[in-house]
Amino acid sequence: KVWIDGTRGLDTDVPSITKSFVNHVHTSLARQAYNLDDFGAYQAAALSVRDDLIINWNDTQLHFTRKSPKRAYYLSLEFLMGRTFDNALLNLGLKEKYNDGMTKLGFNLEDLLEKERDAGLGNGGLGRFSGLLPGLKRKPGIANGSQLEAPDPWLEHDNPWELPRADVSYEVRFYGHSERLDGMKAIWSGGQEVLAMAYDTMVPGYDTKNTNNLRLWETGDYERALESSNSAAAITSVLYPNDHTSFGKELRLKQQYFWTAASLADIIRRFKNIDKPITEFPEYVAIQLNDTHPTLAVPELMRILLDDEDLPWDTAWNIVTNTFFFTNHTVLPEALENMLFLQAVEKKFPGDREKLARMSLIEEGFPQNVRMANLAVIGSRKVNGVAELHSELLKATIVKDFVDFYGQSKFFNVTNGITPRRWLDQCNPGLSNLISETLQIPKGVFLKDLYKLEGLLKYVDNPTFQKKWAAIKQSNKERLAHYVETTLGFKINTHAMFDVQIKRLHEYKRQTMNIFGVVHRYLTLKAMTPAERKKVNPKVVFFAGKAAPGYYIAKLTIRLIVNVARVINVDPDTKDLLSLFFLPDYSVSLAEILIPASDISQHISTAGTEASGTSNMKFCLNGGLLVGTVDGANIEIAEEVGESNVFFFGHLTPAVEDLRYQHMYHPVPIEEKCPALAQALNEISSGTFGDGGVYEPLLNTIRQNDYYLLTEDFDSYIKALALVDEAYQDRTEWIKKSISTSAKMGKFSSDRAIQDYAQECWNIESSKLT
Ligand code: 26Q
Repeated sequence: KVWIDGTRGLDTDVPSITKSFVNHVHTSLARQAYNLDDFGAYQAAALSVRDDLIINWNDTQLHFTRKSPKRAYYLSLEFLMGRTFDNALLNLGLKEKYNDGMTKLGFNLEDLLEKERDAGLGNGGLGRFSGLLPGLKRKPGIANGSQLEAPDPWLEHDNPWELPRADVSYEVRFYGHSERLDGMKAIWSGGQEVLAMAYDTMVPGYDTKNTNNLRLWETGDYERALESSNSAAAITSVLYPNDHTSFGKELRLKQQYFWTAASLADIIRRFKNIDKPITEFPEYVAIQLNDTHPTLAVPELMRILLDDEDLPWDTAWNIVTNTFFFTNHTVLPEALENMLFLQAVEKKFPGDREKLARMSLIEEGFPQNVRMANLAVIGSRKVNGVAELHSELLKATIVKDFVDFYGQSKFFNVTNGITPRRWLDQCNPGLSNLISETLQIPKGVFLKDLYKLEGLLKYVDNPTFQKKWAAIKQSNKERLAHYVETTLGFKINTHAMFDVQIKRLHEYKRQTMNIFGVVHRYLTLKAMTPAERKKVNPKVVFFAGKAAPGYYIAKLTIRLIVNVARVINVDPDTKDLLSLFFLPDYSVSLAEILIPASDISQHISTAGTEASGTSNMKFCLNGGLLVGTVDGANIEIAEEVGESNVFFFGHLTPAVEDLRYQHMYHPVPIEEKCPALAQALNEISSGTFGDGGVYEPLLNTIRQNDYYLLTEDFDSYIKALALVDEAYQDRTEWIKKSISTSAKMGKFSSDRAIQDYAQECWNIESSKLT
């Protein structure tokens, strides 16, 4: 059918869908429909849905061009999107129809969805957060107990969701020199010119025609190297797999500049189309910086305004500081792109350096360093942290001098959120259906207003509802068990408690404490009589996550987990009561299987180190309970669900600094401080889990200065786990906790978080296509 404005609308009834599918098989794939495999069928179905997306996407762009509303741009060096197909079907409301259509053609839609590879252009939480709204990606595997590195397969096949835009490209210059002749604009020439070419991915909104654009940049097919021998292709060929570790590699800096310069050129071009004076730029454009990584956008916009637009410095700076907003995602010093070093010195030698020196953009030293965080703070209108505690810590530490200078109002909090579309409806359709049927509202209502889940509180004591709730958890556990059986070849007791910790491997997240806890539990079981063992709550512990390739201790932790698993999973005395799995190839899609299956999950960072965490929210939304420290968003989760529904343990943030000081100056041997932990470490040292001696560097981080305070928190951790066991024995009470937790997750919808940004920063309202 032809719409009045000339765009083509697609029919979305089942026969039209199958027709479009067959068409794509014949024309786009150049294959025959009769012997098509699942991967081919996935491609054809994806291309057919893409046709719908493209129409909405074009209409959205047209609508925005006509209305020229203020736009918010999210600049990030990571986008961890996961799969697109299922999300597109859900958001377009086409899932059932495609299900019918594929069944008619002899395919199973669920199998086709599984054929899609995750778009994994990110490492962890920060990348996932931008995935809400390129390069060699790494795909770790496990071999011989160690993480393997390999290129990400995402790029190996045609990606139907990404459209190359050969017509959208900009020249980005590196090196060279600039000069300004009397009365003339400044000219930058020489050096290396690299073409940035746009690749667009459609990002459909839920239950709306609005389809946004994720624009990625790749080096184009030409480069003019005048003074440099660096190849342009290298710039976009690596996704830095570090998280929380900054280092001054020239390539990383070139990436940061390449991506931000291309994005800014694009933003300026679009602004120029609306024919407004450049001084009105901040009324039409807001730019959010996802951590310090795209901070070079600040000096780049200055350069454009000063050199290309020939504005005076003050005018230009005024525009810049009304355009940018900065979100900080960590207070860990090593991730702060060269900022904290001098502050540490200042702390040790108070009064030795002036405040001004601390606030400088340049860290003096050999070599000098640019402090990206300072640049991001002074270049932005507002600065936020990602959970209440984190935003407070930020103001008390990293940006303290700037709070004194600018006042409080520049600094605020936006607690992170998660999308209920992916993290409830897509990953746990059974639960989503049960909620809809119980509350007697269509799914669309609570998937757009997560506070509606509070309606479930009325049913907490209803035995029929409890049964249904438990049955869904059980079937999700079976789905995970099936996955483990097909990938690792192990059978799992699905009536055991499922305990999950999935996140980047890092000392501050303390996967080490979890594995030492498992060893402790194993030793305790071994020491029991068979009669005593009968009373024990069986438990299966799951880990998944990646380590940065150069992070030795993190990789050693993976190796330890895998080798402990090898021993305890075959021990006839204990294997029915305790088993352990490290699932390889952690990804968004694997998280979608693990999260709905968890009874309890672990969020056990040293207090004050985890900015927010977002998987904690995902587990709770799916009725899993938390064992955790009083850190990040755990605190706000407990505020919502009530402290009786979370298992908190460990020292609080204000104690951490003192404890570290004591460790430094009054060390107490681990045998005295925490015998239970010492015993677990010694058992590992003794070779019970093989690999004699290799774990010593890891164990010594705890025996020696124990920066992340395992020796301080281990006993209370073990107690918390005992309380978890006890609570799990009373299954009805447990189910009640599970329902009450899920019911109170309204606050943690990403819709609320994005609304907060829209109001506090961008000053934009929704501009809906009708
Ligand atoms: C910096 C310089 C050079 C190379 C890499 C990096 C780098 C890359 C990624 C530094 C940090 C990151 C990622 C940080 C991150 O993922 N932070 C997490 O953000 C989540 C979303 O706000 C929070 O929930 C987590 O608590 C926080 O750890």
